[in-house]
Amino acid sequence: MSNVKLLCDSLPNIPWQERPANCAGPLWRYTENPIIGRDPLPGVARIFNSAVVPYQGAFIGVFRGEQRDGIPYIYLGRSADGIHWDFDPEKIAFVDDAGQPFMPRYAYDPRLVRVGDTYYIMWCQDFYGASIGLAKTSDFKTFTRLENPFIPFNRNAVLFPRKVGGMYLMLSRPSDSGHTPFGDVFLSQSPDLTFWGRHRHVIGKSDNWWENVKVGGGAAPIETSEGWLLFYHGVTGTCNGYVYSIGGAILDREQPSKVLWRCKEFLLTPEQWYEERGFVPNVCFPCATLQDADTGRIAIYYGCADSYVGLAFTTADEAVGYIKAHDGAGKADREEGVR
Ligand code: BMA
Repeated sequence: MSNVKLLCDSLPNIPWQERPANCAGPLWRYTENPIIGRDPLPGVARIFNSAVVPYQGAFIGVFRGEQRDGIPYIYLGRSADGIHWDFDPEKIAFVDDAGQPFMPRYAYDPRLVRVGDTYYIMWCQDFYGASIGLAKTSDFKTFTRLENPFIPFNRNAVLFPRKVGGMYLMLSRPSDSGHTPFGDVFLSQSPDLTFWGRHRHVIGKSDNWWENVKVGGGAAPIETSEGWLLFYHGVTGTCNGYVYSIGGAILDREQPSKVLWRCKEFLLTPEQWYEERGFVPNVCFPCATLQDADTGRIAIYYGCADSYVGLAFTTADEAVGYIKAHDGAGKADREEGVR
């Protein structure tokens, strides 16, 4: 039984392993990682930075598939257990609201969030440079593109799983169109998923060296009795390039631009071969979670070294307890943010 309540559905078939005895941190890896290896389907060299949801008693997901020409698109995958995945051979064919085909020039780092009966996909696409794409589906057959929520440049958009104060909420990370050497997470509101405003600062890079270059939203925030639990990525620079770790923060339930607690330590950092070695070494990039209200279990899906998908586990008690115990939220985090 957990003390921290997950305010979500039951998910008795959540993928799960117990915490190993030798695990020091608040997250522990699936022993059979990576769950998706190289050359996962014809024409696709790597799948990583991908998102999943429970669907019809099983699991479905949107996957960043890097084609053999190097261009990323979004592929649909299905799984009975959340671990072994079958992918559609063709990339997702979006349509616009008039039913006409819409295929982005490229599409990467998708997130997948259910709000009510509708599933929304957010990703990065070209709109005069790197920007956010948005689409919806209710049956995973028709994917209807919506208006781009933000002007360029922007990445790492993540919708909240419910409206707050009657508004849809989306985190995003304004950027440049390259390998952005800066970046804070902002929150925007919309009554209709078309017009976005009331932009507020949520978290920025910090004095903690593991996240002193940039931060970006990761998995969709998880609603708990303590606030919205956010797994995000924090980035530092080294003489050999960036290192991406998983960080954690808890946001106010009714005013989520306010940070209640923010962990000054990373929750997970590249340590295993599939995180340290790959197309881009030293990347742990969280994009989705599954959670079970009954047990407090949480499964985190994260991209590994821009080459694989990994799975890690924690519980609501572990994650929230650790973030609170290692709180380093600054004054700017705790405030609603200047306008
Ligand atoms: C970011 C994005 C991610 C990628 C990361 C590390 O800018 O491109 O897709 O995982 O860099 O390469």
